[in-house]
Amino acid sequence: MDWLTTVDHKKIGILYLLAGFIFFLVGGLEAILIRIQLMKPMNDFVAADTFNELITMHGTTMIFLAAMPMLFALMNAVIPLQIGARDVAFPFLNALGFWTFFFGGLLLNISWFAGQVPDAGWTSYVPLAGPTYNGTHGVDYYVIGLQIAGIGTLLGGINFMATIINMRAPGMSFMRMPMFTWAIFITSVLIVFAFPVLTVGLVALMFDRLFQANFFEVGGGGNTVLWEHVFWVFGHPEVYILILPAFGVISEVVATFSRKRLFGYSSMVFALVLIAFLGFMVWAHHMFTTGLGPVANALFSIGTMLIAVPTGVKIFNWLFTLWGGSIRFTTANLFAIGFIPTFVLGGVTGVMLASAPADYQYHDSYFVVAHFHYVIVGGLILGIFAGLHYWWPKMFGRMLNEGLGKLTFWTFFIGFHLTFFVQHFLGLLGMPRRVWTYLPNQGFDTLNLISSIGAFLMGIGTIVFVLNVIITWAKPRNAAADAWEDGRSLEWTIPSPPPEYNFKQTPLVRGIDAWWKEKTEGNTAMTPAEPLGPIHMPSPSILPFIMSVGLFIAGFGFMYAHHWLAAGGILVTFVCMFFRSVYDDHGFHIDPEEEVQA
Ligand code: HEM
Ligand SMILES: [Cu+2]
Repeated sequence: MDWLTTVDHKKIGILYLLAGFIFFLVGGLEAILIRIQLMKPMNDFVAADTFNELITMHGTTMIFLAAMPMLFALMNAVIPLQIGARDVAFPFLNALGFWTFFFGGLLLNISWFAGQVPDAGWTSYVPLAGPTYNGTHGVDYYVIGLQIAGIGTLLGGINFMATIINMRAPGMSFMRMPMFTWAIFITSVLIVFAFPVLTVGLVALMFDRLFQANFFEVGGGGNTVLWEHVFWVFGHPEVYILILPAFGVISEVVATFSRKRLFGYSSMVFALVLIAFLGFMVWAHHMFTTGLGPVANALFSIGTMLIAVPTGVKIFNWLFTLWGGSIRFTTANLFAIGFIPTFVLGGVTGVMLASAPADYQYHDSYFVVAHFHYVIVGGLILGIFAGLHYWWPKMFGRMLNEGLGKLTFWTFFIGFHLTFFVQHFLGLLGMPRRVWTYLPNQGFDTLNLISSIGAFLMGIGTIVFVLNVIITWAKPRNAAADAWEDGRSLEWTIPSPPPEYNFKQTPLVRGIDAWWKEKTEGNTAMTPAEPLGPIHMPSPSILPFIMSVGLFIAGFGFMYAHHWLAAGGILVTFVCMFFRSVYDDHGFHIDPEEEVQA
């Protein structure tokens, strides 16, 4: 019950982690089924229709229901602590964001049980996803599930933007913020600009599908390329929404375990901002082959290649941070160091794809699949694993087992490269993506087998991680406040796990790497910025949960044209909003005596 009503950012972080990880396992299972089907030529393990459903749900689940929430887990667990805050700016909204994501994801996955599964790819290109060619309710689950889940993401973005702008401890100017906080700040800005675009596209597609509108229906005067523009104006920034937080994690982990200050701090900040800005300008590199014409193709091509420059700055700064440091190869650091060359490879194939004439060859081949998995799995997922191993003691008060951690790293890392490296060559040999089988003796057989074996290894790595978590659970909560001893930022100054109010007294920040600075000056605690006093806390509330259930019910109502059900669901949500507005909730206080005991 506690967990259904909590508005505490640390608990919401754990909820995000749990839900996101479960969806990660679901998406992983779908990936394994895909790879079993493609293991040998002319396989009939799954039917062609099922295969389309599997790749659609795998991509959609991994991006929206696994990667995004696991990032939100890290943001929630860490950001308020890193900036010396007691919570996020809007704790109630934070809970609402989690529950809308959760019920949106649930709605999407119920499609498996309804027997009508989205099958038009995670990009749901029209006309394939439109009513003419997709008459069942499959794509309705995609359109409505993602709208509900998208509300959660947008709320999170607004919340973290406001939190980072407003809630920093005294002395923490923007140029003293830890890199992870910087990355999340920029990510939040991207979310606030990109997600509404997706919602607009989804609403338009929903109108086409449910109410016979003609936004994308060519027969009624609609335009299919319009969908591609709307989708990628969201979709390309989304890639940066995913990768920038990983950049932030890597910066923290590499600096901590090199026992050195991050090299080129201000250039890292400018690189982040520049990447984010350029990220919005280049969406049409996904559309070179739609016939935009040579001028558009050339400009989008150059724009895309420019992103390599700030990205290169970041890569070199990580390397210079490691250079000459006294490096500790903890599991977290292995993931971070493994990230660097892997992500570089994804970047290099990105530049190759950005060359418009070359893209006519690579387009819709396995080369693309290899490229984006290098970026999202080799970048983002390695980053998330690094972050989880790094902050686990802070989140749960227990250190993960290092031996099992290293086993996770090596199986996952080797499995990853086995799976996806060979796919570059499958693509160059001409194997198209999104085909459910292929003929023998075209040079595809061995490479596909290797790829499938690699996928199993990644699965084993993930299982070892789960085992590690279970074993760690049984151990006492004895992690030290500064669990790695070389912590640099504020989260390492308070107990692991932190008390409900985080900081008894708000700390005073006197420079970059505030905690490291105090330690080098021989201090054993932060200088407080305020006297010890009562702490004001927000009350827990069940409303966010019920509001999301309302939207969930309304989703079904719309989909199956039960208009009373739709109205009822919306009504539940509105009644909750009404109560939230009229009932004046003052929260509660924690007195100094209780704090001293805690
Ligand atoms: C065990 C690991 C994984 C394997 C074996 C795997 C395999 C595949 C395969 C075979 C496809 C179909 C490609 C196509 O023809 O379009 C695919 C698509 C995709 N995967 Fe993965 N994948 C894995 C992990 C991930 C992860 C962790 C993510 C994201 C966080 C991800 C995101 C995607 C996306 C976005 C698509 C595109 C789907 C589409 O084109 O509709 N994958 N994956
Ligand atoms: Cu892109």
